[in-house]
Amino acid sequence: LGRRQSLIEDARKEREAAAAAAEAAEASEQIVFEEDDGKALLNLFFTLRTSKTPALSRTLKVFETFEAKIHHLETRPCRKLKDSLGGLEYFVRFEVHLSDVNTLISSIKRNAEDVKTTKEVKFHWFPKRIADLDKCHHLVTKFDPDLDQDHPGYTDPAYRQRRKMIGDIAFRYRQPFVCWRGIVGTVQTTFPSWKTCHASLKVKMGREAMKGMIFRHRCLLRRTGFLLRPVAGLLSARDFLASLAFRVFQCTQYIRHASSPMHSPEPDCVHELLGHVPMLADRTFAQFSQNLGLASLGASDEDIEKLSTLYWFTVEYGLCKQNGEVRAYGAGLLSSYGELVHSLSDEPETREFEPEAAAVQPYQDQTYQPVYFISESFSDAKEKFRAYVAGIKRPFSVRFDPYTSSIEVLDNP
Ligand code: HBI
Ligand code: FE
Repeated sequence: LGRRQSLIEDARKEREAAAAAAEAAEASEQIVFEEDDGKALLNLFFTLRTSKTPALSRTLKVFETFEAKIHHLETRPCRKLKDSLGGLEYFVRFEVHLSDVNTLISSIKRNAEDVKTTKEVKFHWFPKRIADLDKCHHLVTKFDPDLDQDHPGYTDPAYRQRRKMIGDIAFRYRQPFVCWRGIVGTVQTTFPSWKTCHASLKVKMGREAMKGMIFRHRCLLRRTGFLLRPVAGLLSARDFLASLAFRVFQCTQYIRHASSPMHSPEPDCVHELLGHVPMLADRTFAQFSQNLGLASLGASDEDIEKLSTLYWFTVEYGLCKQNGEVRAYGAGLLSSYGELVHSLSDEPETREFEPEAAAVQPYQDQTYQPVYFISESFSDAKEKFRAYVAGIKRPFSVRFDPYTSSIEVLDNP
């Protein structure tokens, strides 16, 4: 009798533990952020009362149909069916493509009863605190003078070495610094008369360039709270956009190779200081940039691609009208004399700026753009882009806490 009682006791404990676990799992929808997106991880509970038909195998067939990956499958005593002796509940933890979740669940409901789910949606990891920006990859994705044979500095060992040194410092520093030796070289090539300049004046010129970066960094901080953070080169769009969410602008500290002073395929400090910094000093543009960054956090690869293409055709290469005349406002144009002239000539095609169309327009990052988008005004471009960004759907929302420079993630109901 004693043995039987202890078995009953064990069974009761097990049932209670299962009930508590299920309750905890059901308490909330949990969002899990991981590297690969577009997949949902679900906990599914169901019961089968019709034991005559092959209900279990039919139910499990649904998972196969949707190519769901089953992580865990368990039969356990059911707390809801405790009156009917031996009532069982099935618990399946599985991973399936987000777009199949609803159809899969309705198929299960046709075969099983008491179907309940709790869902964990997997999303790309993203920084939640400003210090998390250190955990972003910071990989230079393109136009590295050491790796890219078409880079204007590829055949110049001194340039490559300087870039490597600047890149290393950028990895370690959080404050802008600017390498002024390279600047003197580029200025001399662009304006040969500078070669005749006294050496001490050249040093002064370089120092002024460095002070310029620090000065602008401070001005920017005072005006809009944007920080310039040193970076070694062109980052992935996901990393670059994520930093904007914290009002951090990833800012290159080197200058383009002297052989191509009118155009640079990659960002350099001329591009940052003439192109981006003035825009980031504008309060509405700064707010817009941060919103763009916030919208990119945990977004799908497709949305990141569209955001970055829109960024390209506006922030980098945007044209707008002013008093009836076409003007350039994009940072890529303001910092490339060659492309500035090209963009305002009759050569390229120009279209009216529509975010939906611009977001999928193929673009050119090796040479001048064949297509530009013109908005009615600079504020019209900001407003249209803002409306597009606000329409991006995610199953969670983010809020920036300016006191702690951190992101709160809120599940959407
Ligand atoms: N990385 N350092 C840096 N600077 C940029 O302006 C930049 C970038 N990575 C991607 C990028 N811009 C754009 O292509 C947009 O995708 C955001
Ligand atoms: Fe840029």
